[in-house]
Amino acid sequence: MLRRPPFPRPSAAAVDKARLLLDRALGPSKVITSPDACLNYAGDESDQDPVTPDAVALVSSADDVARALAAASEAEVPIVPRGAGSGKSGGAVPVGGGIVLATIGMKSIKEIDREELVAVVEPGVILGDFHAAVEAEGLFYPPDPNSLKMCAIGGNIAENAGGPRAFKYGVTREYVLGLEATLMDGTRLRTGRRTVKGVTGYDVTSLLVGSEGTLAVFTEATLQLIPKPPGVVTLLALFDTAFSSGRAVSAIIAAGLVPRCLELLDAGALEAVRARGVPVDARAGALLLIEIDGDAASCEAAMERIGEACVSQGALDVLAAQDKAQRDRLWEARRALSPATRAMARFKISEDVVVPRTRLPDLLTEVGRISEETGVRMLSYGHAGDGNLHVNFLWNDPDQGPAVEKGLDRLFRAVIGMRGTLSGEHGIGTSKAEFLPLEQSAELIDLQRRIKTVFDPRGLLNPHKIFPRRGHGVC
Ligand code: 2HG
Ligand code: ZN
Repeated sequence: MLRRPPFPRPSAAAVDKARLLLDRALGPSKVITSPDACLNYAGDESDQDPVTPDAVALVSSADDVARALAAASEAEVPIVPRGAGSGKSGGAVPVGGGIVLATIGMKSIKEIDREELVAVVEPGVILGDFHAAVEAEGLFYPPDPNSLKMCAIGGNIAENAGGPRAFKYGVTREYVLGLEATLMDGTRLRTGRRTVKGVTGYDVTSLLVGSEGTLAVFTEATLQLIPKPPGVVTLLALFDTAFSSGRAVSAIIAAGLVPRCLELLDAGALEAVRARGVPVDARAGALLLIEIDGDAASCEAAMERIGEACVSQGALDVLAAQDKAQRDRLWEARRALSPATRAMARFKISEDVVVPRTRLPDLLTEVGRISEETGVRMLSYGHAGDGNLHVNFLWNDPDQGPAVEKGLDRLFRAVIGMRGTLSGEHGIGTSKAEFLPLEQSAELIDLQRRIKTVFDPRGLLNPHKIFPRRGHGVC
């Protein structure tokens, strides 16, 4: 892994005090202190080294959350909210030790209102379970990060998660109408609304969505639903190079077509798919996985025009999934790409950079150059319709760490040079914090630090995330 200096941890006296206060506030059955059990809450799905917390609070209500926050405040130890631990940027890793506040036990879907198209959920609800529940009512909740079988809605909100369907439907923020949240000082807030429209006051809900667990702890979310689309068609377009598949993305968008998913896999990602036993035409060096939803007639028309756009950019073949089983197999392979690529090497870093869609071919070319110059194996896949690619660095030899660092720096600078952004859906966390000054001005970073101070004056809630260590900016 990459070498990063550790953050300071609380003193032994502060840890003892925190454990005692937590025990008193929640009862011993909701507090974990044994190092072995705490280890289960040390890491997430990012490249951030796991850090074992000093204690874990297993909260099951908003009152428990307030009590755990009060214990952390009084003992002056960090406290880090955690959903399912599926985050990709270190957001839930307790890098400064202290308490992990696990909200995964808050699993109630409190309400699904078919007339208002609104649902109310607790933060520990697993996204896939929520999809199943709303779809059983003929409704639809579009955000679909690929970890949907295990990720929790609280974490999705904290990271403003996206997923393949974001191309047509947008990301989590678009569906969060309101939040119940608790601040470090115990204040319980209800932000936002339950109505479709509403512009009262500052949009605090939007500020909290994507705040990576640094401002408040969510205890309830009011979510917008939409009617379930009547039909879905899935297409696979094969190309000889990633470059031509990138151009096809632009051709589809320029034709005014809005598939719900427009995913790209380059040659390296195809290798991972093939290694999982999914046969992909040997001629293909890249593919687009495209999904259209709507009524049968509009799907049919869109399918034809998408096919034409792909062929205009040299597609070798465009195939439609014949039935649900075939469709599910394709998506299973796509959704399994993250673990599949992880299995390809001892170390993996997956970035989630975004560039203007027309610059995708340039990004792919740049990735090829970086790989060649650094000697690090790289591959890319992801949400090409949004210009959002997961550029993966894969390596086995720890001595390649500096080359990976160099590659990361080059990648981020190239992306910013294309007027792109560092993160499309995984957040900044610890893994990209040092690079934030490449994208944001010192004034903007300072304003955000001051906002953080308003919510959490002593900096105990999920410290060391998003912002670079002082004096260590990359600029
Ligand atoms: C995906 O799109 C996820 O599969 C994870 O955002 C990406 O781990 C990855 O490379
Ligand atoms: Zn993704």
